[in-house]
Amino acid sequence: MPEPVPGPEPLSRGRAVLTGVLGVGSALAAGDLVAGLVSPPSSPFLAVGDQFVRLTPEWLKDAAIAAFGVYDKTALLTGMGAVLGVLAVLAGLVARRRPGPGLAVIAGMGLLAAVCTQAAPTAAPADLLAPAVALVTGVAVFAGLHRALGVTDPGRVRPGGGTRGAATPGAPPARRAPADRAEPSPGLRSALRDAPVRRRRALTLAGGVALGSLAAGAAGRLLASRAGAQTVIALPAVAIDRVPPPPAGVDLPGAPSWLTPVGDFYRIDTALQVPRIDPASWTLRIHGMVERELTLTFAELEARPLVERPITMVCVSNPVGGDLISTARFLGVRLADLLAEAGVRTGAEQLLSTSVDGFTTSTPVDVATDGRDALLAIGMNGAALPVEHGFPVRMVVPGLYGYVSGCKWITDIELTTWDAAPAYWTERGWAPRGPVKTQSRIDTPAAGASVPAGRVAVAGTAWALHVGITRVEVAVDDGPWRPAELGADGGADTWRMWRTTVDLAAGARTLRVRATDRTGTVQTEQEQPVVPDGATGWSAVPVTVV
Ligand SMILES: Nc1nc2c(c(=O)[nH]1)N[C@H]1C(S)=C(S)[C@@H](COP(=O)(O)O)O[C@H]1N2
Ligand SMILES: [Mo]
Repeated sequence: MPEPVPGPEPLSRGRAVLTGVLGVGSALAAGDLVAGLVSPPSSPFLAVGDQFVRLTPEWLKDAAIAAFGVYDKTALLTGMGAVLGVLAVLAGLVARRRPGPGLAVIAGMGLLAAVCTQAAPTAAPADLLAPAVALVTGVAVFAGLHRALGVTDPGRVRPGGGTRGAATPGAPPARRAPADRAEPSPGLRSALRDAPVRRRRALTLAGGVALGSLAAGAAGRLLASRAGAQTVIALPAVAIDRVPPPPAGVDLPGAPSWLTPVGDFYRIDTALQVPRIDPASWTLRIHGMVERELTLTFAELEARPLVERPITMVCVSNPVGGDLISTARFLGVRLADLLAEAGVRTGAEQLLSTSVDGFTTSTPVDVATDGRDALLAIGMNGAALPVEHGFPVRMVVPGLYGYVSGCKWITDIELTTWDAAPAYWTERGWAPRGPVKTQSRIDTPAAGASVPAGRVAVAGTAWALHVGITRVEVAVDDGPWRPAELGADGGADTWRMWRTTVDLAAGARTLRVRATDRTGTVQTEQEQPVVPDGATGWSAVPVTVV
């Protein structure tokens, strides 16, 4: 008489979820390990994230900026992690009876990652390896665990008499089918006898997969972060045209450091993974509306006359009182010299710069060639550009917000018209030209601070870039504006520190600041949001005086 086959009992929910989570987790880890070894940008998770950033519709980016101030990567990665977690749980739950549907979910995720690596501007066929290994690992782990956990699942090895039911006091033995017999068959008896051993083995297997995935994922991330360290270069030891060192007194107590240490320099970009460029194979093409197209290698660029200038950079997303502003000594080649060599044709309105990662900026030709120190920078504060800030070459233009001037990892400059091609952020509703608006900020005391009544030191910074600050005033509540002491002038292309003391009586007080530029124009009181061309208004800092 043939052995009655136990019905296709589903995996318990917990085991199904475990199978899905470990299947997806091991796939990600294997993918990251291979990516770390072969090509960091091919990490399946990050490749999907990068493609998401590229495809994000304007309204969603605006919403993200509204919610997080800037296009926040942590928020994006957290959100992606949550979606992935849900998919992993679903992959397990849809496969409680048969592994097929779960395998389909995992394979689909692998294929999506593969497509995303190939959609990247830096795509190479070798980038398919990491998603392929991820897919194979995920499928193998999912199928293997599904089998191992299924065989020992108490729900699956329910013998005819219903041992689970019988073990429960008072519960009658569950008789499901006439074929069920009171005595377990020999096959089921052995399965029952072996069940605890197999169960232990299966759970050990699951634990091993979890630990192995964590180790592989960590190794992959470590390898990817080490890949960047190799791109450090020595700056050329040639005569460099430097401006004199800043006068004593550019720094004031309570104000930010006039020169920002590179590690503290604000960072904004759409890159989930920093592009890694080999300077030996880097080139810059200057073309479009020019008399002579130029293509420069890195060696050719750094062999040209180099200048070093302190320049303050600001992000257009910097709210009033915000800290998306920093200053560095940038070393580079004057952009105007290169443009003169290429011969800009009349009618060219913008420099459309393209980064190796596909990001673009539009810089007005008239601004780039008006005599200011617009640079193709290769160095920052005496060292090569850090990868996060555009290694090997970026553009820096004093007086313009970063989104229209600061192209990092730059490889292409096309001279063209405004109508021909909107740049990355202009396409998303921001203004094509982005002159920095005059602003001032209170750094000390901090907003919401408690300060003792009496004389209180107040300090901060102000900027009117490429124009210069000549006056900063501070007011308490609705009191009169009183001038602050200015730090030494480090150059019109940099911010200027200020400090003063005010008399504060106990209670809730508001400190306000406003700046006046070299043309005599007072910073506008009119409040405007960061979109489309930079925030305005007077910064107000509430303090509690005790
Ligand atoms: N390739 C690339 N370059 C970029 C960006 C970017 O997203 N990608 N962001 C721009 C913006 S909006 C700003 S404010 C500056 C910031 O430069 P930083 O990160 O070196 O401070 O870089 C600009 N250059
Ligand atoms: Mo920006």
